Amino acid sequence: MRNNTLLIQERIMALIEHPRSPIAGKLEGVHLFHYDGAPCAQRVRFALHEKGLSRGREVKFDAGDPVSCAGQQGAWVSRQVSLVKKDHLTEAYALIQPNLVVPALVHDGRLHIESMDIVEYLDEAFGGAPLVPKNDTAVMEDATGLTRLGKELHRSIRFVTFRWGLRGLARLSKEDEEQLRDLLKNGNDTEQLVNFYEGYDRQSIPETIYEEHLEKLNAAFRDHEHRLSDGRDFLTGSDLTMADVIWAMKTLRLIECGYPFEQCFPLYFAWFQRISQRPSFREGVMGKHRLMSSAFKFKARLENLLGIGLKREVLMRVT
Ligand SMILES: N[C@@H](CCC(=O)N[C@@H](CS)C(=O)NCC(=O)O)C(=O)O
Repeated sequence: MRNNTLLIQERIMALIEHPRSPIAGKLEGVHLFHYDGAPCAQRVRFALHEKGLSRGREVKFDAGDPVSCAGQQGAWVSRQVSLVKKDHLTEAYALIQPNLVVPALVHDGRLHIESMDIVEYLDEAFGGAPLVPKNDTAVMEDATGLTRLGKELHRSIRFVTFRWGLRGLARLSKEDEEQLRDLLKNGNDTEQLVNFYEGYDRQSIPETIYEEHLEKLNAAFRDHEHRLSDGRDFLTGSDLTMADVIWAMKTLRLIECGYPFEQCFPLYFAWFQRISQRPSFREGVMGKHRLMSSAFKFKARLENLLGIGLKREVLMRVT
């Protein structure tokens, strides 16, 4: 019961009642502001496809003309916000997502933020096999706990994948940093972007901080490996839940950075393979991300060969 109340409260916060954006209220059907390579957006795309909605037409993220704003039957309209071109650091996007992160979703004119709250919202709005377990309280609590842990470790993924994956590619220019600070005045910087980028760009984050984040993730994977040792298919039992959704996208990101799951956590790796074979993963998550995903994996393989990649860091700690 307590968990239910908490979930409802959290979700109310994730619905933006009076968006500053002039277009949000005009959007019909489902429109997703997302980026193909962003794990937080991938969770929502996975859920949309699990709910039977496919990827529809591509529209410029801030397009407000009637044709762009129209809905699409049985599909979601894709509004890509490129994190590489820094679309998320524009005034137009700040009007939609005041915290300057993807994803954001509009359903019939109502704006939702926070990826896992959106997943729960879609679960209720579109029915089908539930991602939020409803009938079994123990499974529901377990899935809620694992989801919460996934949210807590969101920053750890950022630290680890920037340090051992993206590296210099992700540094912001001075102008971008100023823009970020300026635009966030209407948001809460819930993701602590300012603090993170300042330290990351100046290379002033101590190595031990990165290592601590990696350790937290390793501990979670040890726990996942242990729970899968009873032969269950998914993290909380025999059914796919929101816990699988949040952890699968973290895992994909880490695999793209060279994390050696197969070697360190074989049961967890097999779980990931099961999820990644689902049509919702292949179409919703990978779809247009496939090429970039392969490029990241290739880069990680090279770095691992040179002994400077994430693989070595993990193997030193896990085995
Ligand atoms: N709690 C938010 C986190 C969103 C988030 O951090 N999104 C990342 C991509 S996974 C982002 O947009 N980052 C922008 C940046 O790092 O500059 C959610 O779950 O929706």
